[in-house]
Amino acid sequence: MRRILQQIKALKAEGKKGFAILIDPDKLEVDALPALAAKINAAGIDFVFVGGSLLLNERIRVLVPALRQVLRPPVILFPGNLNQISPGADAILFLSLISGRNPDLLIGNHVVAAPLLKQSGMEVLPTGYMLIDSGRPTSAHYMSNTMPIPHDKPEIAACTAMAGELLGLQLLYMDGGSGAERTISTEMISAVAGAVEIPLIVGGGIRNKKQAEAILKAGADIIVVGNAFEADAESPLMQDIPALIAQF
Ligand code: 1GP
Repeated sequence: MRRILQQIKALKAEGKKGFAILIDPDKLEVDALPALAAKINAAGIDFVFVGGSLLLNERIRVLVPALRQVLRPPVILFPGNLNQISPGADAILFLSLISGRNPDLLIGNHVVAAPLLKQSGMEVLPTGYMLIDSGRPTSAHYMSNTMPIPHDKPEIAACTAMAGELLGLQLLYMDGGSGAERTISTEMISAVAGAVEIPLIVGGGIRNKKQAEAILKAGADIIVVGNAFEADAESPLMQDIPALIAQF
């Protein structure tokens, strides 16, 4: 039973949108969890992604089950590498980096992870991950050793997305990378949204309401905010995005 995938597909089928925040496990102290959980549970957040390009400590193994215990929204792993496959999450974005040509991130790591994921009981969300050039190199670009899709080439993004859908992937995640200088263009988002039927997640560099609104209107089904949430869990954006989403 693919509960979270069904939830995302149902959102899309009804023309509704979703809001995900991204938590970098290195940056969240376990002691800070109760206060943060109260804020997340009170806000209109639909999904909590956990992951990063690097891990500097082992905290993720404690944090993921602890988050799941106290959070209302589902906790979904967004692993930057194999080390981040951590027990206790509701689901995992099983990312194939289809914008790149690094065989380990297209299939190699998946072979290693597959038996563990099968045994874990975690819901697996097969996701085509597309890195988009966002004005400057990000950790994701550097760590993945891949070249992002050029910012001004919506047709390359659309064809990549189509290929991912034809391969049977269930979700697409277009990412400018954490802290992206500029968000993905609305032209590219609408080109991709118009080319595929599977749900589209968009993130990277979203810092204000105007950007969020443009991205949602262009066709993103779920938007992801990491840095802006990390900087201030009570920033106006955390109210603005749920309010925008309620209009769809
Ligand atoms: C990064 O899409 C996420 O993978 C979120 O990006 O941290 O820039 O919001 P930001």
